[in-house]
Amino acid sequence: MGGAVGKSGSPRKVSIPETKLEAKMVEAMQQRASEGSAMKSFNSIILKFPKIDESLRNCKAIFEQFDEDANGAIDHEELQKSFHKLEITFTEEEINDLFEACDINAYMGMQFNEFIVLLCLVYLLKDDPTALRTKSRMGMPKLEATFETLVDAFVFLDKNKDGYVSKSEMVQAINETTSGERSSGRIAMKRFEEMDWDKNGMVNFKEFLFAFTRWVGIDEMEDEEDE
Ligand SMILES: [Ca+2]
Ligand SMILES: [Ca+2]
Ligand SMILES: [Ca+2]
Repeated sequence: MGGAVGKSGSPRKVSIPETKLEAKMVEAMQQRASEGSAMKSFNSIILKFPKIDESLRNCKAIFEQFDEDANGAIDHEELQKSFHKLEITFTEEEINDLFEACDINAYMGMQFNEFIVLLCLVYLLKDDPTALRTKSRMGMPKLEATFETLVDAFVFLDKNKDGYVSKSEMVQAINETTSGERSSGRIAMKRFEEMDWDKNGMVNFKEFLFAFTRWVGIDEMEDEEDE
């Protein structure tokens, strides 16, 4: 497959990262994209939904462990302690940035779905090329396998490997599978709009992850289990 590899800082339509964290995220994703994706089709992503769903739900135990005061949210201090336990060495600034980036709902602190996104971003950002494919990065191999699947799915969608999924890339990914049925284009649009929160026409990995937690129903579960 001869996908276009726009390596040399191509001057194509590019979305400019708004924060340092986003810049890092995009860079990590571009790096990862250069390794290619094991996904063969959009359907192969869909087929993985149940497994991803199960794995993320199992992550609830980790969440509860970190939520020391059991108030349903992980605050700054709890997060810092957790990172320490997991031997994740991020600076305080990095932790703050992650926290801010993922704390998107009206409730302060990391709720479960936000926490999943945060952990997955940690997984991505921890992909130190010098420690290439060495064992587990966070001491949670099963969960990391799921995160890898999510990264892989994003890489599959990001055809030009610029670290963002554009609308046309989404359409392309879906059309590859369904040989261009009319309805698939509409589905692609709907999916895309669900992902593109800030409506700038580009979806970054964080937006993708939040959309994913909604698709597999992590939000619903939260409502059910809230006391
Ligand atoms: Ca708490
Ligand atoms: Ca929150
Ligand atoms: Ca792209």
